[in-house]
Amino acid sequence: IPSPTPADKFSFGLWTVGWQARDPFGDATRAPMDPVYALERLAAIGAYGVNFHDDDLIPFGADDAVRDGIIERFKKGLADTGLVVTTATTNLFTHPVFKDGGLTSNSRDVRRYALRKVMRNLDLAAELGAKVYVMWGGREGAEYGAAKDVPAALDRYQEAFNVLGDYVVDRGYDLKFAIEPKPNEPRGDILLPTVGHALAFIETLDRPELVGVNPEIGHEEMAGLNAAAGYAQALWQGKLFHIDLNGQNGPKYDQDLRFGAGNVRGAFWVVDTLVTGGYDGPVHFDYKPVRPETDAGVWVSAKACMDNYLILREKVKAFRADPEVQAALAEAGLPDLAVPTLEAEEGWRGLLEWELPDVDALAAREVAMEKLDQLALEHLYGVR
Ligand code: GLT
Ligand code: MN
Ligand code: MN
Ligand code: MN
Repeated sequence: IPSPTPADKFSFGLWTVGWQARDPFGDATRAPMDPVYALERLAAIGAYGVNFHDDDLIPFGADDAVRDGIIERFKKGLADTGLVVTTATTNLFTHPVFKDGGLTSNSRDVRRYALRKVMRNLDLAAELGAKVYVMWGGREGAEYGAAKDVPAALDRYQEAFNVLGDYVVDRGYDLKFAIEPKPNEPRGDILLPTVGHALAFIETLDRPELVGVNPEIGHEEMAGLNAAAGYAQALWQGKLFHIDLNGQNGPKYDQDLRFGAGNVRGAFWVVDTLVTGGYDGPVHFDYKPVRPETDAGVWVSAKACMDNYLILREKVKAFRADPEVQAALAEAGLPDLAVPTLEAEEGWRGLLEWELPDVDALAAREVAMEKLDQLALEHLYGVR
C-alpha cells in the first residue's frame, strides 16, 4: 500500500479522532483530546488537513482571553505541523439552547443567536484559511408532524443562508458553504435529508453559486440510497464542494465507521466516482473510532481510513485501465450513452423523420452488465 502523503489531501475533523465515545447509553470511554496533540498525530500519519466546529476548539462560553489563547496555540500547532485548515463548521446541536434547532428553531431569538454563532466562526474560518464552511443541520427538524411547520422552517433556513451569503460577500471572505444532508439522528426527521433535497433547496437561494453539498457516505446509506450516485449528481451539478467519507452497514443508526469498513462495494464505487469525476478537494474522513478503543485504536483507525482510500483508489484505476473492462464497457453500451440522443439541429421534427427501429432486435441486444460487475468485483476481491 502506498503511504498517505499531504499530496493526497486527507483531512480529519477534530471531533472524529477526538470523539470521547459518549453514546446515548454510555459515558465517555476516552479522555478529551488536546487539539494540538491531534494535529501532531495527524501530521505524523500523513494527513494534510484538519477541520473543526467552533466548540471543538474553543469550549462553549469561553471568555475572549481564553479564546484568543487557544487560537494562538492552535495556529502555532498548524505552523509546526504544516497541517492546513480545510473547512470549519458550527456546533448548533450540543447546547440545550439548540434543542429545537438552530437556524430553524421555532424560537426567533434562538435563530438570531445561531446566526451570530455561525458568523463568529466564519471570521475564524476565514482567518485560518478555510475555503469551505460546512453546514450540518442535525437539530434542524422534528419528531412530530405539528411541532414543525416545514415550509416555514425552510423559509427560515433559506433566510439564514441568504444572510450568511451576504456576510461572507460583504466581509470579502473566500468561503463557500457546503450543506451536509442527513435523514435522521439526532432529530427524528431532519430538514434537507438527502443530497437531492439539498441540491433542490440550494437553487432557491439568493446566491446559489456560494452553496454546494458535503455528502456523507453513511448518511446517504442510512436513507437506503446509493451514495456514489449522490456524489455523481453533485459533481454533475458542480456542487460537490466537500466530502465526508466513512463506513455504514445499511439503514440503521449513524455508524460513522472508519472509511472502507461497512459497505465495501459502496466505498469502491464512491472512490470510482470521485476519481473518474475529477474531484480534487480535500478527502475528508468523518468517522468515529469505535467506543471500546483507546487512544492507540484511534490512530490505527485514522491511518486505516487513508490506507483504505489509497487501496481503493489503486483498485478503481486498475479496474478502469483493464482492457477486459474497457471491452465490457463498450459491450454494455456506455459509449453510446455518451452520445446525445438527437442530432445537433434535429429537434423533435427531425426525430419524426427517423425510421423506427426493429424493437424486438433492440430488446434482444446484449448488455454485458453481469460481466462488467463481476470484473469490478474481481478487482475489489484482489484476484485481478
Ligand atoms: C456531527 C455529524 C457529522 C457532521 C459534522 C459537522 S458533526 O458529528 O454527525 O456528520 O459532518 O457538523
Ligand atoms: Mn455520520
Ligand atoms: Mn457524524
Ligand atoms: Mn459528516
